[in-house]
Amino acid sequence: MQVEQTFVMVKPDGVRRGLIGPIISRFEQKGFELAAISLRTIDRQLAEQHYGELREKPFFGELVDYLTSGPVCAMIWRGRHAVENARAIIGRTNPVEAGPGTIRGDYGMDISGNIVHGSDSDASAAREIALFFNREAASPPVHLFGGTVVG
Ligand code: DAT
Ligand code: MG
Repeated sequence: MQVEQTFVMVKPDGVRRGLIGPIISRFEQKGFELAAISLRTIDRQLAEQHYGELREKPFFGELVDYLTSGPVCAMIWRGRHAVENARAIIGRTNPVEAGPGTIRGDYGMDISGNIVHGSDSDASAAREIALFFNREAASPPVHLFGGTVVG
């Protein structure tokens, strides 16, 4: 069976507020396995590609400003129904509507700073993993921990 995986990114406000740890804990506690992790500041081109489908939205410029305002923590998480389970623990797009117990519900106040991204489909996950990680990391089973590649 193909390994199910999704792309998750702690956005710059989440990193600034020290929420990488709590967010990783939630994914681990849910039952996910961390497959790859990368902390980096992304350029506008990558941010624009990542959110390419929103290019025509009035908030697109602000969204790109926000995503490039500091380091992000990009991750690949593996597990059953990875996309759906990640979206469930992340919560609804607008933190105002996200339920308590979800990441956005517990840590966010406004849609302009909703802490974390999770892929919305298997196709999006594959596209986003390819954008943020190299070819080796994108094709399971490869584990990147402490610079050691096992796979
Ligand atoms: P999600 O991140 O839940 O997949 P999305 O893909 O529709 O939501 O939008 C991507 C990001 O764009 C979202 O996390 C926050 C921002 N965004 C969406 N709708 C917005 C709006 N109406 N005003 C401002 N930012 C918005
Ligand atoms: Mg989305």
